[in-house]
Amino acid sequence: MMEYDTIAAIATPIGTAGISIVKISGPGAIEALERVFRAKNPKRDIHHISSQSMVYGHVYDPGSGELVDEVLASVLRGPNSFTGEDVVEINCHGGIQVTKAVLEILMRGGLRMADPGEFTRRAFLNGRIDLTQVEGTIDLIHARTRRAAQLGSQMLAHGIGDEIRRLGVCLKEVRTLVEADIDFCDDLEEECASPQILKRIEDELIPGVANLVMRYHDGRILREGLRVVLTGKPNVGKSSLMNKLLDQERVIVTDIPGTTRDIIEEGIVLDGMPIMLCDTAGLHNSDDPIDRIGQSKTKEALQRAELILFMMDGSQATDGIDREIFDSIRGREYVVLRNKVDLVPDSARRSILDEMAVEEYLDISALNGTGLERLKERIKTAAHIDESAEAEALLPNQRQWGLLTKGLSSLKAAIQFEKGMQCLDIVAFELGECERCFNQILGENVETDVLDDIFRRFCIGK
Ligand SMILES: Nc1nc2c(ncn2[C@@H]2O[C@H](COP(=O)(O)OP(=O)(O)OP(=O)(O)O)[C@@H](O)[C@H]2O)c(=O)[nH]1
Ligand SMILES: [Mg+2]
Repeated sequence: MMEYDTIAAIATPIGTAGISIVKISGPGAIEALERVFRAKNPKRDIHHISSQSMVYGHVYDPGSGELVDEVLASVLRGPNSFTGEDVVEINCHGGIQVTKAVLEILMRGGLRMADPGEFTRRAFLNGRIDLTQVEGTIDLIHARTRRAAQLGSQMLAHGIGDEIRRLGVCLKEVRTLVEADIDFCDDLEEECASPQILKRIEDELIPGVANLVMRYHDGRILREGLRVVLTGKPNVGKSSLMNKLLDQERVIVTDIPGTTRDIIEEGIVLDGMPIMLCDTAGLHNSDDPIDRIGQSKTKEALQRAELILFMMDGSQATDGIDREIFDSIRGREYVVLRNKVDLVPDSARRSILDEMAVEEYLDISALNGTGLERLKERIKTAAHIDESAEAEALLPNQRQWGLLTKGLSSLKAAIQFEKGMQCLDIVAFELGECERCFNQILGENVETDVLDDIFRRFCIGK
């Protein structure tokens, strides 16, 4: 276990609340509490109470002797604490001034203010949690939906870490076989490879890693949201639909074409599925430089879209610009929306199926809400999420996915060599590369700047 200095921070949001928690971790945590705390019951002396218990008492300023707050202090002795060090938590009354005062007198006693994520970093460095669990904690804290929070909890409860360890055991066994073959070949002065090696890489390792790689898509959508971009000519009702889906007047709507000139992004949640909705400037022929900038931004947003909602004005005949926009999104995942159907009776609606050879469209009214439920259902299906609970436990994030992809290429390269009966040393090398990727996922030998990048996403006090 590494030895560090003693740190402290406020672990709860700064504001008015029922309680606030000041957290201390490090070798001097218990002494720091002793300096400022007096138990109500003198027999409940901090040094002698058992670990993981709470003591009622008061915090005093040791300089002036002044009473600061009535508190409950908990003591968790290392190594059986979150950080693996001695940890103290002081539950104060939840007011900004009183909490700051408690923290200040601790600082005066020589403690250092914790950096963002430093408690979790110590838990990681002391081997209490692996890096996938650190990332799970971040997911949990930042989750905007219950499903994203579940992802974090599952990762925190080992989900992906356990799967990597399981695959790592298999990988080690295969490496041992390869090394035994290498030794054997040295004796015989020829290279040979057992079919057992090939079989285990092909049947166990590659499918296991490929399965995780494939799940990245689901994880990304549940963490960040499906990118849905609204497009169409000016004035067709894009911003009206945006407002309707958001259930608030977020975007300016007027009957003047060209009202929206910039990209407007907002998140919504449909049955636990996060969606990043993007309203854009209408596409049309224009010489106005501001219009042109707006339209080029629309085109950039369309490039990144995972679902395009192409809107037309159902009360008007389609024209060349509609067709041009539609042609530019063919081949992408899209839905054509025929808006303003409230203005046209069913019988009078021209068939855009015939006019534009559109395969799929929905009739909607952004004004009165017609067709909105069907649209929401359609948006959800565009996410193509594998709903099984088992699948959700194994959703890698971007960093893990990058390493898994690298590991998968090494495994594929290893069997390439094996098939061609080529150098066994290279098979061993590729398996070693894959093992390195697994280790980095779990947090072994990870470069400091990668760690800094991960821990930067934490708040102070976590
Ligand atoms: N009757 C009717 N009017 C609508 C409907 N949707 C939008 N409108 C009206 O159409 C006009 C244009 O709406 P916007 O939502 O600003 O259209 P837009 O596509 O965002 O337009 P730009 O920002 O210029 O590209 C406004 O007067 C809306 O009230 C609808 O379903 N039915
Ligand atoms: Mg608009």
